[in-house]
Amino acid sequence: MNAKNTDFGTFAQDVMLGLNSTPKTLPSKYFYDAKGDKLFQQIMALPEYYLTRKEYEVLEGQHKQILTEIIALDKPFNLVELGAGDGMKTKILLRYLTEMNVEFTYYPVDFSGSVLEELEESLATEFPALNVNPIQDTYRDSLKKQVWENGKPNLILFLGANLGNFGMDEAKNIIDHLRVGTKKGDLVLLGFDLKKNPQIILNAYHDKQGVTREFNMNLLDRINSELDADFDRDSFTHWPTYDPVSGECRSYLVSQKSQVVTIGALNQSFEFEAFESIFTEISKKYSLSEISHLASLGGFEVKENFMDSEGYFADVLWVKK
Ligand code: AVJ
Repeated sequence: MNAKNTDFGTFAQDVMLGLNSTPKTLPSKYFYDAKGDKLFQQIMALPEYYLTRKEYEVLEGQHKQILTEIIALDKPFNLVELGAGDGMKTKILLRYLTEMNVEFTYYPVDFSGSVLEELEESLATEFPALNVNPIQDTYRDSLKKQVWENGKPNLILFLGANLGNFGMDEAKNIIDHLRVGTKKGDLVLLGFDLKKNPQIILNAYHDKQGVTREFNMNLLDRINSELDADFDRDSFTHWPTYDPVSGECRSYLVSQKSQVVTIGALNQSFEFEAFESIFTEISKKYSLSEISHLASLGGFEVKENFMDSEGYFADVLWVKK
């Protein structure tokens, strides 16, 4: 597998499009280079960042119920995972399926090649008998290509609140890709961070140690090194917000002064007014009714919503009608 996780043209093109937009934006999928992957690992261990621990609790405590349907089919199936990451949570499911002697192939999909490489290595030691078929792609393109489709039933995992990184319209579009990319009887397990006390949500994206700040700033470093730019990271501040109505947690990098940034690879300079911002990330929080609405848009029936003890996080199981 190739460790380089972005096509040069695409990164350059997306940066150009984003910084030429009003307001300026940069896509959060570019957070995840080798350094960004490490920073995200650190975020998951932060006291304020409850998401990973809560989902872990759901999977740890309820994996048997979650996997009842797929095991009951009693046939070989495909386990597809969109946004596999380090596989920490998925390994709970893999362990149980292996113990139950179920026959399946695991297709981890991730945009980051370095993440897939590490995952493959750790799986080879922890689950030597597991059939693994890594796919380096975006969620949407992988759902279009469906390289796993072989007539067997699919269980598609979309864990970790990854769908939250899309606004409502885009999330609906991805659900539509899921609709097209699945057949009757296929199962989907999606992770959603739920609406809760706004302060708890905001704190998760505004940690005391400043790791989330660094995670955002890494995007500027990355543009500097990969696209020959001269962003001065000290003249930008990280500004997270949470809107309890839309459930949107948004992150911005705000220019502290009027300045010009030059991106060599694009042969272009970008002017920032004082306090002009770059929108970097959305992490949408859902209510259970919004989630059910998404299910019906995708032609799915809600089997069950699995939640942690505080109702912070849900892994929802849908079946294709
Ligand atoms: C990986 C998309 C679930 O939105 O909570 C963590 C990424 N951004 N802190 C999230 C993230 C800032 C994370 N997801």
